[in-house]
Amino acid sequence: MSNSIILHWFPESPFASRVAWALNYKNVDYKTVVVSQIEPRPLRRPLDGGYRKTPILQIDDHVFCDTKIILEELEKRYPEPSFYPTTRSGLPTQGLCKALEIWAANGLMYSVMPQFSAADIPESLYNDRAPLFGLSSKKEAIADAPYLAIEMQAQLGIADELLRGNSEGKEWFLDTSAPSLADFHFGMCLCFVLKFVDETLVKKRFPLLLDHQKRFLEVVKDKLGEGRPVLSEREALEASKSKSLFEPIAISEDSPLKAGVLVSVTPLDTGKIPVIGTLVQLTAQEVVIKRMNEEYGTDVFNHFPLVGFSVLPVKQ
Ligand SMILES: N[C@@H](CCC(=O)N[C@@H](CS)C(=O)NCC(=O)O)C(=O)O
Repeated sequence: MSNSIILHWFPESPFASRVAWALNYKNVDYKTVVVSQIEPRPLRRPLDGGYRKTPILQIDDHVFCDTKIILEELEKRYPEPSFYPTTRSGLPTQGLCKALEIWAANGLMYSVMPQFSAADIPESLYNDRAPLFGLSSKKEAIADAPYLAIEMQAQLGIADELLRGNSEGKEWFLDTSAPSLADFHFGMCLCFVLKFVDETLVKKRFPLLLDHQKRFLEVVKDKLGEGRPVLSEREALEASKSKSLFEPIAISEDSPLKAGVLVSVTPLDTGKIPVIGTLVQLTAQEVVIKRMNEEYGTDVFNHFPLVGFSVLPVKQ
């Protein structure tokens, strides 16, 4: 069992940066594979089964799709330092972090998208992503951006209020003595904002968020994969032939889905492409399917979170 940990990403991806920070924070040794920023990605397909988003994390023959499940797996395998320190007053933070992720990664992140300086985005990237988000033509997007900034500022205002907490502001979002996952979520959002929005706006309107970002990036050693071995996509396919020890948890008797049935797992937000495989495990928060690819001789387990995905039987 080699347990090589491989982050498939492109460094411009804020979601993938969050995973790189998480790996750094937990002092995990990992390798990277740089994938194309746009489709097609034929050599990733045997690993992701059609799931088109970035990042994915590969651990031998297990491929974790979506950051939520990646972060949960890292917490399981590397419990220290925890992503869920208690608050200074002793309250647990796990539920709060998970609930905040749903807002940060959707409401807040999506409010930043129209701020892309669309004029600077290559045509091929714009055309790849625009239909996924129901975005208008590039010309309209450029014209609407200044008006849509109002919504983004309202969303950032909520993050600011959360961090403020008291008159001096808190060091970490949930008033913990070390960062919790909530800080990673807002770190990802702010990184995105700073990339696409003039920093002066953030400095003027949300100085606490900016200070938090600086503090956070120091703690997570923001080197974004620098110095990590880089594998080719073919090498990653080879690495998937190492088998991890895996004993699936039995599926509850009252589940409508039984082990061994063919299911489709599909994101509920964007990139709604079903990944089809044999159901292996279904817990309260996670689904695991197994898929074979004869052409490349791979046989992998794909893990998805249940939040944000549908799992349906495939009619045969
Ligand atoms: N829910 C996913 C979202 C990841 C995501 O949207 N990644 C972007 C790159 S930053 C992507 O792959 N976009 C292309 C697409 O939406 O298909 C996660 O948490 O990992």
